[in-house]
Amino acid sequence: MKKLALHWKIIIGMILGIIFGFIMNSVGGKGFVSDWISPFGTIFINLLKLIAVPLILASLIKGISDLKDISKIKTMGLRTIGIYVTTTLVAIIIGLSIVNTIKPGDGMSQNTIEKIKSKYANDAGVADKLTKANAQKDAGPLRALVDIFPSNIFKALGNAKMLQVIFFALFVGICLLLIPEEKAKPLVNFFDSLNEVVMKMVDLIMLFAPYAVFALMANVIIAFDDTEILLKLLNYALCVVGGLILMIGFYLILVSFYTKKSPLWFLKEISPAQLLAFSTSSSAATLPVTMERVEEHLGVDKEVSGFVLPVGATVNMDGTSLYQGIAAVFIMQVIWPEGLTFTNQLVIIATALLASIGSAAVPSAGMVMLVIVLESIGFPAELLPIGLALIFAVDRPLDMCRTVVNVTGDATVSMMVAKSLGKLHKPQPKEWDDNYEKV
Ligand code: DAS
Repeated sequence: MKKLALHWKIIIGMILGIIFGFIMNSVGGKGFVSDWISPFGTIFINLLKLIAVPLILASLIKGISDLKDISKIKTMGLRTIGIYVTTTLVAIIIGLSIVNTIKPGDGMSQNTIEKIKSKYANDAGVADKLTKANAQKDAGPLRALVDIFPSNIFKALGNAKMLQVIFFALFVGICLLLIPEEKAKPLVNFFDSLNEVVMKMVDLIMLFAPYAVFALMANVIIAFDDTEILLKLLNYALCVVGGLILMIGFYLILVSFYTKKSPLWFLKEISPAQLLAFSTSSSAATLPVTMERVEEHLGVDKEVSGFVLPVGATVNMDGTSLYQGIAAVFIMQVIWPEGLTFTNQLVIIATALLASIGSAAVPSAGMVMLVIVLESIGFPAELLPIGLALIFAVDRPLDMCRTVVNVTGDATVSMMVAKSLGKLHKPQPKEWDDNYEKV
């Protein structure tokens, strides 16, 4: 019997996990899922995070040393940042266009607002987001820039500080190009071998993906306990999901017209990474799989994917910025209509762009940065807990969806940058790649 493709196995695991979650909800089995099922999802995410940093280090150092020409690094860096900023601006404008047209916040009854306020305004999750946002704000305007430069590489590696690891890898890669080749060879070979090993680890970890996704989805379902409020927020949620779907369509247009590749082929090959992004709500955890799919199944050279994807996972979050545009305006439509000025919407474009750069690639990071976006337009501080409470109930499923777009955007840009540098080749998945499918 033909081996079932990886993405179908993951989809089956996802569907069974959702069904199992609803069954456990109905028979009072939430505790069982939390104690005996969810840990397998956590183990899977831990394994992916375990290899993310060594993978970035190895693929970036190996890739940069393969470039042979330092000027190409500048070209690749400028093109990557330029395309990232462009796609993020498109995402925010799509989001603002939808929320200002559909107006999901208009007409929400005072009774519903009071119900949401009483249930979530004092929720620990909302308070946590406000605390994290204040910590980020108090750090000062150039904090993000200073944070790129590590004082101790072992601390950076240990704390998985992506931008610091990327900076260090770029530094080492450039210096390998500047020393005599015979001196660089041993280190280049070491990172080349490390990259092969880590890529093989990705394949082995992915063998457990269908089972892990089952556990992750069951865990998400048992968290739903207020379908009434979810239904009241349906218009808002559909605006976000609709915008995210439009963004995927935008990427497919870019893939088709710029790289001349089939959009359906692109979606099929990147789908395992998208499914993991959906299940984990974490671009960082998904990064090793995104890199494996982009390099071995989409044909992007290592020296491009090793730079574009880790940078993208950290600073390019198109799904998040689209969501922030919609969420900020939705909250104003409900509890601060006087803030709905054209100027404020322009400020939202600028701050949502910066916020998506500053957002960490972890679950619900976008909601933390939403506070920064709201404060940038003078949103009353006393209304912030109510504002976050309004969107809190549906944030997890929307986080899953926007993480899919974040990952898809990174993969799209890596193909465009590779194409522009003549580093997009016919994919050669390794014969021993257990996820190997005939292209
Ligand atoms: N979950 C974030 C990510 O990993 C996105 C977000 O929170 O908006 O991309």
